[in-house]
Amino acid sequence: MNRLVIVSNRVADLRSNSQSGGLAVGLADALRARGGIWFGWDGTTSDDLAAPTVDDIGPVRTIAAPLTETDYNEYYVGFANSVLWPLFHYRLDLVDYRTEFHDGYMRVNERLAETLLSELRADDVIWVHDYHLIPFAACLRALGCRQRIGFFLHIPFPPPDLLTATPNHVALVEALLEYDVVGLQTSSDAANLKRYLAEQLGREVGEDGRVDVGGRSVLVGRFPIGIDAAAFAEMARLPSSDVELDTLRQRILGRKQIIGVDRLDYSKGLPERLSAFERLLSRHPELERAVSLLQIAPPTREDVSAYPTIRKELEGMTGSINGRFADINWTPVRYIHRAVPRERLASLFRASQVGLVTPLRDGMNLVAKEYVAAQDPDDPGVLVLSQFAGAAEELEEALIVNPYDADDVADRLYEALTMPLDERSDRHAALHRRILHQDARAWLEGFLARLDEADAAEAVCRPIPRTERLLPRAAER
Ligand code: ADQ
Repeated sequence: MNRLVIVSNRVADLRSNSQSGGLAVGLADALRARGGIWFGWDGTTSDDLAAPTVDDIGPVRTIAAPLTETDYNEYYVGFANSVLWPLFHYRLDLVDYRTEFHDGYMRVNERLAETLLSELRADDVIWVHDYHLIPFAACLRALGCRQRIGFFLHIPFPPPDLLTATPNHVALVEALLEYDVVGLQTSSDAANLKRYLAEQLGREVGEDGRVDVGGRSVLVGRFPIGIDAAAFAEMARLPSSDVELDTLRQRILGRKQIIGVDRLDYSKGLPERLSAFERLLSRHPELERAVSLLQIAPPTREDVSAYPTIRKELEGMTGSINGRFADINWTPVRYIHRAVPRERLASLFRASQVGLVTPLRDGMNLVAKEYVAAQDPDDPGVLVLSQFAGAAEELEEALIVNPYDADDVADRLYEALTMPLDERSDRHAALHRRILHQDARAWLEGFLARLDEADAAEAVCRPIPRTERLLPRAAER
């Protein structure tokens, strides 16, 4: 089997599996089985770009390179997180497009491709992840690489009308055509990309998702990502003493818990979620002191201006709801702005009667799947899930809501809190079957099988003349 090379924004710490999410563990397992490389940014900034950090762990080599401060600002904070992230999450109002951001994005992709080049073998299979690295294959191809290269987009792919609102959209999508397989989370994401290819680039996409690009075939397909459901369920079964104590207290007081777990991101619909919870309490006074919302939302990307804004908004709303409803021994909203160890998260999911997952837009949303996996099958909780999460395409036995409609979410929350055991069990059994079937392994093997099948155009990595290059080198622009 050919070696696997994974390229992603950050390189997982393969020496401490317990801290990583299921996805990183799944990818690491695939790397161990095939041998290969995990390459990406080391998370630091430095003016000395000379040598990336190389770590050999059995048959796997991790290579992590720093960014300069300018690269960090233009590539990571700028184009990736102030242009592509909001744009791909349908938030044109938050897009902050600047030419230097785009230049930084291209420059870093080119430099990272050059750094990886000397490590590549002619028959490697390369798998690039996510929106930070869309032009990565084009950069490798410009350096002469003809290996099989696949791309998986973890976030949504927007409709063509939205995408065309940003400059460079044609180059961005054309860069996708340098891959052999382009994977998306849902059929609507795949349909959006196919529609763009047809309408904007005049490319015909076959029923089988294949696009002919100058005699080369590019496969555009849906590969819904999953979790290691069995391992997560096992983790949830192990008691975590402080969670057990809290659960006991809630039980004695006859209280139910709704849980939300999200990075503190505007795409996750957190203010809308708090409004819906407030609506639930105002419509059902009998729920006062009988239900609380535990919202865990660790900080992310605080260098992007939209993030401190949402943090302030959330803190203000939490204070206002608690000020309005709280009692001496009841806090309606418990808000934790920190990361929580995965084992503890799993126990908290199991101890919560409702999982509230209401993003305004989400590629998939693994929290929804983790909540289902963590439940006690004999007394399962109910998942309330946004229609705009990619997971809604699969998890149709959840209570599906419109996160913008506080009344709808409040009604479904009430339904979840009062749902009889047999209905909860039926819904949970169906959801559980789905997440076990489409788990992390199925996703990974499904994608790699398609990539392994792709024709390597010419399994060599040779420098090609400058005139043939698809992208002008940074120094030439
Ligand atoms: P994210 O936007 O990060 O991922 P999600 O899919 O929910 O969203 O994954 C978050 C992960 O972080 C989950 O495993 C969750 O348990 C964990 N997590 C969240 N809050 C935590 C906390 N406080 N402490 C510890 N762990 C926490 C992107 C896309 C998604 C897509 C995934 C995978 O935005 O749509 O599902 O990639 O493709």
